[in-house]
Amino acid sequence: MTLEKQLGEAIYSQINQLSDRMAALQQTPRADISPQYGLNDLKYREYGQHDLYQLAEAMIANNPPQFARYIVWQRAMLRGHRVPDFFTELQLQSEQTVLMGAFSTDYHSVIVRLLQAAAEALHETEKTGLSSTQNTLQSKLMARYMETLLAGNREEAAELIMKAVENGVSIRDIYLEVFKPGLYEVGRLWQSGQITVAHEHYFTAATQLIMSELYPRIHRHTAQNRGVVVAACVSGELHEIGLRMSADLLELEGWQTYYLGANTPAMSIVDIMREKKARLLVLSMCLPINGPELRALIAMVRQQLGGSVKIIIGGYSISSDPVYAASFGADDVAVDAGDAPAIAAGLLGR
Ligand code: B12
Repeated sequence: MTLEKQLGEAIYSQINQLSDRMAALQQTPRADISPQYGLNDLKYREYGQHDLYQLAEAMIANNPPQFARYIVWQRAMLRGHRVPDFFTELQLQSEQTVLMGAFSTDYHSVIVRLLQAAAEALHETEKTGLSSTQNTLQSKLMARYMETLLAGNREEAAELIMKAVENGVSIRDIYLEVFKPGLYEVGRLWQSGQITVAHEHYFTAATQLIMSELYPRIHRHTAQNRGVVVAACVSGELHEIGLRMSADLLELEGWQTYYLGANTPAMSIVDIMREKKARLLVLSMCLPINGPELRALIAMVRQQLGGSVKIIIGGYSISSDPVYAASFGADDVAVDAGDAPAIAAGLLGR
């Protein structure tokens, strides 16, 4: 096992103590001004934990740029919420002090290398760290969809989509060229402080509602039977729309989908795979904080169900980083929900 991997796992085994120590180091010098930025002991601990998870995942995957990208993202998010940059810098410093104090000198060069790469990324780039929204075939429809939902008109947005489908726009295009870029843009608006969590929740809930309205068209379409596929997000993972798109697009291509949605305990996934005699498992993970769960789940499926079960993974952090994606040992990785049917057919020869 590499030093990086050992250290990543050691961080996990002490994550609460480490984030407590980081919070203490950050709270004390900034006690006077922290409250005006909404920062308190709880927030410092929460940010510290996210940070340590991201660092541990980057170490386990031996992928320093992954952590640097996270730090640049975090600074952009905090800027969006009017927290000054000193917070991110202080967080990196306290992380280094705590980790050097907790682990033997064998690991110090690894710690310094990853944290320095992140600090340099902050200095080198004034890039926003915000995800961009691409122009797509359906970008006009996407712009109208966004405008309508951000104005709070759910019914109108549903009508817009239903009409587009009646006029021949495919469900695949609605998913991948309207809903997906729309949701990414909502994420960017939230991150940059231009909309609130309530706006994002409303947009997300309305999109899920409209997906449900579209579902009978998917179900009706299905004539073939390519076999059963179980679709789930790992335990702790709440971002489920990408998974749902994958399941629906597989269903459109003749797979019988058993869709479990967000936050599914590992053992129940294994049990249902057995019960349904499923040979394909599709999993989604958005946030690296859920990486340990995904790794443990894949190991459990391999051990309990053997190699004939094929596993495809996808999700925001996985789809955007091939090095990280490869660290989980799945049979294949999907960048986009639209890739799922071809990958599944390739893996199972159907
Ligand atoms: C909606 C949303 C939420 C909702 C999710 C609700 C739900 N029921 O799904 C809620 C409110 C729960 C949420 C919470 C959080 N969120 Co959020 N969220 C989003 C948002 C706006 C949209 C997510 C989405 O549906 N995207 C659309 C789908 C279609 O895209 P996708 O997931 O990438 O899926 C595509 C591919 O990845 C692929 N795919 C995905 N899974 C699979 C699986 C298979 C098998 C296959 C084949 C393909 C595949 O296919 C899809 C289509 O191409 C994103 C913005 C974004 N960029 O996505 C932020 C975002 C993901 N969230 C973010 C954050 C930070 C959080 C929180 C930590 C915020 C907080 N402080 O509380 C929490 C974490 C909660 C948790 N414990 O999981 C950040 C993550 C940043 C990062 N660097 O890690 C983002 C990127 C926002 C941003 N721009 O900063 N969030």
